[in-house]
Amino acid sequence: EAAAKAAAINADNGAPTIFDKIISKEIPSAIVYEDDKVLAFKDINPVAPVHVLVIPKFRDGLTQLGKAEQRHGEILGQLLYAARIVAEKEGILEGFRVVINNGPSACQSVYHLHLHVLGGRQMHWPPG
Ligand code: DGP
Repeated sequence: EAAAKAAAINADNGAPTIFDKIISKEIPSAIVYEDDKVLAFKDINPVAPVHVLVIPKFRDGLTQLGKAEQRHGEILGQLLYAARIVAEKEGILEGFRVVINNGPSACQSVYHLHLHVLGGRQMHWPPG
């Protein structure tokens, strides 16, 4: 319930998020991979031995996957490929999971699209 409440407070209003400050390096993060379009950094609240967030450096309206339009196809592909680079760098290429939480009922808390790359332990299915 607390997560849903937080998500509701941070409703998708297009405002800047904490990830903008991570991109500008105003807030430090443990960067795993970076190029001109994409940034990958360790999640501050890991739920697995490897937990990395992959985000676009230019949000371009992509507060969440549900807002994606055809013009976002290229960056969406780049994010997914960056997730694979992260998995290799972190040594979990053999088994890893990529998650996108979209909206309050999926517990999205930051409205800047991000992929969670998870691994380093046995993952379970179905997810919670
Ligand atoms: P989600 O619930 O899918 O919106 O995931 C947001 C994630 O962002 C959550 O797992 C915690 C992470 N996070 C929030 N603030 C920060 C921060 O300042 N630094 C880092 N490294 N991660 C953060």
